[in-house]
Amino acid sequence: MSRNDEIASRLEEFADLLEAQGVEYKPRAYRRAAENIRDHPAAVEGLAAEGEDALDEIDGVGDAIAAKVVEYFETGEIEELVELRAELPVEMAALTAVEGVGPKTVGSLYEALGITTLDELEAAAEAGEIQAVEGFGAKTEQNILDNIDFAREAHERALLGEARPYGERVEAYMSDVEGVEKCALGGSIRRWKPTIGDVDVLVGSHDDAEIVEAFTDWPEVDRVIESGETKASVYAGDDVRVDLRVVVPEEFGAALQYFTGSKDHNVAVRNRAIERNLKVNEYGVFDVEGVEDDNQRAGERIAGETEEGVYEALGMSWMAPDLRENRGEVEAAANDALPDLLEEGDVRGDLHTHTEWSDGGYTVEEMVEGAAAFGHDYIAISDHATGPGMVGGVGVPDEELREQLKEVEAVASEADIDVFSGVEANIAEDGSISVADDLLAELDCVVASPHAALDGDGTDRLIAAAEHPNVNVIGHPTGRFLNRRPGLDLDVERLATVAAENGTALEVNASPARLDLSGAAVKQAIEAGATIVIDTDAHSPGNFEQVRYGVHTARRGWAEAADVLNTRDADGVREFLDA
Ligand code: DGT
Ligand code: CA
Ligand code: CA
Ligand code: ZN
Repeated sequence: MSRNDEIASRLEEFADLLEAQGVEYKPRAYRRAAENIRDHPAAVEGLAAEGEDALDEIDGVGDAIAAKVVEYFETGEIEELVELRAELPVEMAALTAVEGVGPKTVGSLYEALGITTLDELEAAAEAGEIQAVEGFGAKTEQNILDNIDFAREAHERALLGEARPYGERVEAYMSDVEGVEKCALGGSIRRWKPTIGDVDVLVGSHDDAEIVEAFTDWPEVDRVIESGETKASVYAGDDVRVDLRVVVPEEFGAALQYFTGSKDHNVAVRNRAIERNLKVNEYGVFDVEGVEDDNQRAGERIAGETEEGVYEALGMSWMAPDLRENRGEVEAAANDALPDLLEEGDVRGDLHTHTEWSDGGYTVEEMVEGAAAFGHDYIAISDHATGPGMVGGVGVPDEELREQLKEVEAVASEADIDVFSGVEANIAEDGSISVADDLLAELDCVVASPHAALDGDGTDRLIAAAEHPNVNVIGHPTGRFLNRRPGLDLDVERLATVAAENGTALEVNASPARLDLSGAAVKQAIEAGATIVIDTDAHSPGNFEQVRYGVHTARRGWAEAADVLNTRDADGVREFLDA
């Protein structure tokens, strides 16, 4: 994982702070540079190590921005940004999460009322102080009150795709600290849950004070929330919360099992232990037959050093953390009936990608080359068609799609990997498809997705699409956006049954903002016999690596390689599409 996102976020923060101070033009330049850096297929950290000139190859990165990028990777900070933050000490990300509140508003409200946090914003709005500020009115104030709770909730949980890279970097950093014998991620981040309250990292060591100190010294720490003898909590990179716990190495396995959760999984495990006169907690597994003492470590200790040992002591096989949601995994582990889970390396191609023909940022050729460079054997090009939900000229009209088809075929004939032509058509509210049938018939791979009217039950609507003879994939079936909107309600079993009968695959869209279908839905879909396909919905070659979020979402739904269309080779996929 490159650190492109990280530096891009810093530049965006810089832009926000400038904008809050009323600076013109510059914020836009910084945002554009940030976007291009985020999408850059190579690690910007590597380029920065070669010097400012090496950053020339990224559009929009001029000398001034290049200098800041180099400074950031050399020193861990950008001095001008640190100064700006001191001048305007606001929780920018939290405040701008309120719909209708942008950086400019934040700047004005700080200047007029000293508002720095959501709580202060809410108090000021409730007291009627905001409408008294010049340029604000009663309507703006009411709007803030209406939207603040949603913003607070959404802001409390980071997307997996945002938090996971922090988790991996803190794990790598802590693993290298002297005195650390064992180190692992725990909690929701280890289970690959779609949103993350905080990142949990667990260390096994006898030197707790030194370990806690090294943790709070991690260069990415923005501010320490609390720090004790064996644990500490910090905010990294502004708003990702990271919790550390240090335990003795002998109890590391039990602690890891406990702090991985989920809570419901742990309850099921604990109940199983009780049935066998055993006790399981964060310190170990104990035989408590005839033991009266209710001390946590009372009884004969029979496991705790490794997680495998903990499960074994309870008569269970070890299971991947992705499965630990109390969806039958405890029973399966006891009966040696766990799934043979799909692995990240099993996925061989991507069937949902965009180019500059619609809202992607790269040409067909660049996306194909990017897929090949990522290691894929094939890619489908599926730009947005016109239709419901496509605003601002994003969707490509049928005539232009026919033009694009020629380009795709030309690129395909030269490419090192297999290239499927395709489209992402819209599923209208009545279930109809927004592209002419004869065009659909000419394309190799048709993805159909809901993009508008995403309230209420969508089962019949998606079933109609799945029954369409030319539709191969139902894209991001619910249309949810994590932390923003829940999307359609679905009777997954009914949809999956029809999809299976019609040879239509159901997508796990791996985009971190979506992860749609969810793990729970994947499990139902597979049980009903449907085929799953894991797509990134890539808008740039840099997005291909997000496939891992889709893989783990599918694993959370107990997916095996055979359940997933794009674990097949190109011929196998072609056979499915042609059937
Ligand atoms: P998050 O951070 O909200 O995304 O979700 P988690 O699952 O990471 O929850 P967190 O960070 O509060 O706690 C980490 C794990 O520790 C959790 O998955 C299970 C375990 N745990 C924490 N509190 C309790 C508890 O009260 N009972 C049980 N059984 N387990 C707990
Ligand atoms: Ca957590
Ligand atoms: Ca935690
Ligand atoms: Zn879409």
